Amino acid sequence: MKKRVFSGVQPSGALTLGNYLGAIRNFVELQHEADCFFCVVDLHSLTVPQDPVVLKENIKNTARLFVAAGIDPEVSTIFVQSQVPAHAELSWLLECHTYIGELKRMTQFKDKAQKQEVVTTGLLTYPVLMAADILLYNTDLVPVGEDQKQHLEITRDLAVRVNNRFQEEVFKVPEPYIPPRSKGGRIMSLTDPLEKMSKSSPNPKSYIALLDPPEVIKKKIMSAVTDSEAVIRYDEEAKPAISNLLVIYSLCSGQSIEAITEQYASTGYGQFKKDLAELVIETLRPLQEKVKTLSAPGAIERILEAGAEKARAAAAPHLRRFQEKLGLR
Ligand code: ATP
Ligand code: LTN
Repeated sequence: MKKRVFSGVQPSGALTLGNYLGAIRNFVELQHEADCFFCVVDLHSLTVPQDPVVLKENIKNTARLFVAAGIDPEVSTIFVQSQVPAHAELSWLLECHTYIGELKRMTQFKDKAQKQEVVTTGLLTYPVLMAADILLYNTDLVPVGEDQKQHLEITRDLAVRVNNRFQEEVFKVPEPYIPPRSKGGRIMSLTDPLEKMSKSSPNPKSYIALLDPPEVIKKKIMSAVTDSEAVIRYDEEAKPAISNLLVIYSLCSGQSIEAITEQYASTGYGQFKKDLAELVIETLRPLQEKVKTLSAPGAIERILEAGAEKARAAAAPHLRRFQEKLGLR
């Protein structure tokens, strides 16, 4: 039996190089060895204000980028969360097994709540919906970036809690699949190397969007903050900005960080950044070409319709099982 993989990406803006290197690249690899479900988690994006017209486009564009990045809809299931009502249903049932205290302790909640004028209940219960996404598919493995570690822990806690309550395996307890930082687990912002690169950042210079044109990519990389030492070496603590650029270089070129450091031992940051910009442009070129073919009317909609149907069928038995255990149905 193949392992089941599930992961989700929010349609909260244009996907970034961080999303690609930390998560989507791994989705593409895993699809050949596992039975994969990749979801555009539109309900999650509603936890902070969204313009409905923009959101609608972002949902389709996120799905297009999945396919353009190499997720094959004939091999993996690609779908939109809100098209499978079982996610919201299971989320409610799990909320009734979640403690308010454990949600208030989530670092993402604390961060995002601080930035909002009003904090909705959805922002607080967000990890429960994420747990529902995962547990609904009997998931073995969840490929995500480092920022999702805590959310996966609560997902595992909830699965164990429910299993303990009923003294049997109602839900499979999923494993995280998180790359270390040196392999893309946390790509940092180009303008502040202590913050993660984020698609919902108000400053577009802080991230590289997957569809940024080559000249924009070049500009963003050339103006990325560095330090004044002018020595290229990997040291996350002392040199977070250069270390981040080294990780990006390594992942885009397939070379080890040691080999790159050696190669640039006698050059300054300027040449290194110039070469890095070329590498990123070349890495994204095939994806940028492919995405053009997916803008034909109806193309992505057909993929998402078929995906939602498969997802509804895969989710149903796991929701039903829990409902029965609870005395519903
Ligand atoms: P937002 O800015 O709206 O919070 P985001 O850019 O963090 O969004 P998500 O949709 O929340 O993106 O994340 C999609 C996937 O990409 C997740 O697995 C997440 O862990 C991963 N990811 C996001 N940003 C990074 C990053 N900077 N480095 C590595 N992985 C990342
Ligand atoms: N919370 C995640 C997105 C997400 C997710 C999921 C990831 C929602 N549901 C299920 C993996 C599995 C984020 O903000 N990156």
